[in-house]
Amino acid sequence: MAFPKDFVWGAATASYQIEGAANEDGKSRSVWDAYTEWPGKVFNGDSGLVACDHYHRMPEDVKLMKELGLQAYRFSVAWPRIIPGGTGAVNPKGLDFYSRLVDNLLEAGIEPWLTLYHWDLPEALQLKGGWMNPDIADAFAAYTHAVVGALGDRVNHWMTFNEPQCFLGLGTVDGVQAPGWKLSQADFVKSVHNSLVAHGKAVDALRAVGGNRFKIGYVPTTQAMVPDRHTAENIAAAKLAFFGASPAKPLHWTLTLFTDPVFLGRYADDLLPVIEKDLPAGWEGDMALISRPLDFFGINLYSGVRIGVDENGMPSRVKEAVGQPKTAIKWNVEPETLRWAPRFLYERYGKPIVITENGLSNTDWVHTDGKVHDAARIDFTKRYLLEYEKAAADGAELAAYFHWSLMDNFEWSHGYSERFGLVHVDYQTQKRTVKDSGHWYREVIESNGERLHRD
Ligand code: IFM
Repeated sequence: MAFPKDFVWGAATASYQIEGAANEDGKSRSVWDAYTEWPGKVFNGDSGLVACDHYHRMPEDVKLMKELGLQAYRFSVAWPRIIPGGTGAVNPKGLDFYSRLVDNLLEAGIEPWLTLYHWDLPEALQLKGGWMNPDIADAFAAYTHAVVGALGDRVNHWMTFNEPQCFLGLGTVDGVQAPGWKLSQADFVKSVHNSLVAHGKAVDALRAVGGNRFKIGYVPTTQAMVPDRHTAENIAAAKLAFFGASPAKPLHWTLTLFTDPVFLGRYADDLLPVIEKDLPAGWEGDMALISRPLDFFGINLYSGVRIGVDENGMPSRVKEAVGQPKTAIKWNVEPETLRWAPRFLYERYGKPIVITENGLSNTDWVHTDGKVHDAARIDFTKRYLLEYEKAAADGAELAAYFHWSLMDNFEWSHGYSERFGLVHVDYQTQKRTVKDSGHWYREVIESNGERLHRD
């Protein structure tokens, strides 16, 4: 079965990872501006101060997107550009940048898909407790109101949060991303609940402007659990491992903590006993707001592990094969990730699936012929997309695919050491070079995936 006729092909980025211009046109500091100043936290002391200088090169970058044949572009808005104080006055220059970006995209025939929050919280809000402070929900709603007021006439696709597991889990439990905190479970659970309330309030602010014209989604990430063999027993085990809570799984990597409230209006039965004591008083009253109807399930998928069954019939992780293929960042290459995760998510939540991110880091450089020959990226993406196509045959409704990333960029605590782009960026000169994968992806888009079935 092929990709649906109206399937959308795109690529994704995020504000802090590409924009640079960290202190320009009224933008304030974000938690990432602060975190990157913390010695030893980020590879090589790298930061997003300049990044890909996209803030100044945006028209040139939109031309590149057109050259790649993108039908849609997923980007995020930097909250500290729009409301530098976190709350209060709106900065017209910040809105103007995104308004020009949207106009350039539409002129190029590319549909803008806007993420409201991809981790760059205004530092002013972190100093008031960040996601631990319940007031953040109203602040996020006011920020959403400002963005949708300026762009809602031209942007139809919206996402509230990108990967809450990372900005809350890696950022405030493990302390390996901004803000670098290590909260107790009690504070973490309250932060998650506050973020869910913020999501609900943002959805209301969006619907008030765009009603059903808007297509709105929420974007977690997860590692896929892939059945080792395609037997009913293995498939059931993989599904249980994918959604189930377990003492072996850190709370912030339990997918349903984030997704059941948003899509089902409740905390999962196997999770509630673990977190109930830590939820804020009156949490039940928030569930209707948190679970406002959404239009799609956005999911960022990169790697997976294989699941079999143990002697008690319980899910068990299959030992990694010797020589298991890995990407440069050492994540498993597991193409079936894009078949089983979308299928399981569709079965549980019943929403059209959008792969909001998928891709790999690779050791790319410009070759002597001036081109970037990234055969591994083509092979990886081809294998993954062929499996994604199978999810459609399994019955899942697939709406879109966004490659991560449009261009090489700042990879958080790895600095600039990991390259994920379809376009190579020389950080010394800011020269962009479309990689072989970018040319190949154009053919995939033009053929609505049929190119995947040829060499
Ligand atoms: O670069 C990140 C992105 O910001 C969030 N998802 C995963 C990508 C690769 O690590």
